[in-house]
Amino acid sequence: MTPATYAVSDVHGHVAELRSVLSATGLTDAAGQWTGGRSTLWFLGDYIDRGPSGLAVIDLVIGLQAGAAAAGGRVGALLGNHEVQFLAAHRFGSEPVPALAPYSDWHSGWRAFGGRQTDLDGLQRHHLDWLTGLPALARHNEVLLMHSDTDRYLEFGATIDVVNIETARVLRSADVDDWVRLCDVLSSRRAFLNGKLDRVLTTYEVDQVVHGHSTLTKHFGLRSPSRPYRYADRRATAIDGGVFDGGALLLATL
Ligand SMILES: [Mn+2]
Repeated sequence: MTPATYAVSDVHGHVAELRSVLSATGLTDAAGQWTGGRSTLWFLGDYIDRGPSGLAVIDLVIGLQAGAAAAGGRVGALLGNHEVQFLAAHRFGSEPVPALAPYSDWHSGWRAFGGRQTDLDGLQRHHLDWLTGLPALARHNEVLLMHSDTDRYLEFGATIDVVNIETARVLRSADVDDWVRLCDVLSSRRAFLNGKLDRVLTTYEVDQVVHGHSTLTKHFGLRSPSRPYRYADRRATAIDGGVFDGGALLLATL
């Protein structure tokens, strides 16, 4: 296939839908092996929770990264808030965390937002290593790739590299307050509907952003979206079709 760059987000454990959308586009064969050649595919976070098998999604993405690299392509993956919640549930469990009120601890907070116990029970070392290595931000030409539609990434740094260094530090931190803050930042949304896009674009020196996290249905009010939604003078693109909520898993072309 002609090399191109794609993005998908918020798979949320829906591994069958992911396999289907990737094979329909020719990025993989029916068995889930990379057939995208020199194409690039970005995942914008939230692999797990709210769906049947987050770990199967992670294993599929890890396999695609190896397959793409061997073919001269690339599969990149960003950190979402659900990965932070999941890793925190693993690290802190039922230890009381007053800052999470009304939830008493990370495990119950994670469960309240769709955490699946089977994913936590099946978690292996290679999943942990992969999850804790995910960057928060990436760049494709003049496009900033991010999970959440928030300007609060700026709290972590004024360059993409500094943000990624800081979020990686938190993912290795034993300080629960660091985790609460990271989860809070990555859980915020709708900033680009509210005039907060300019500072993100100028600070990170990009022309536009592509994000997941806020569904086109609930958060952008679209009835049955079949393609990504461009807004804010076409400088922002939302790609979460809300597959966990009966919507579609959308593949965006960058
Ligand atoms: Mn999210």
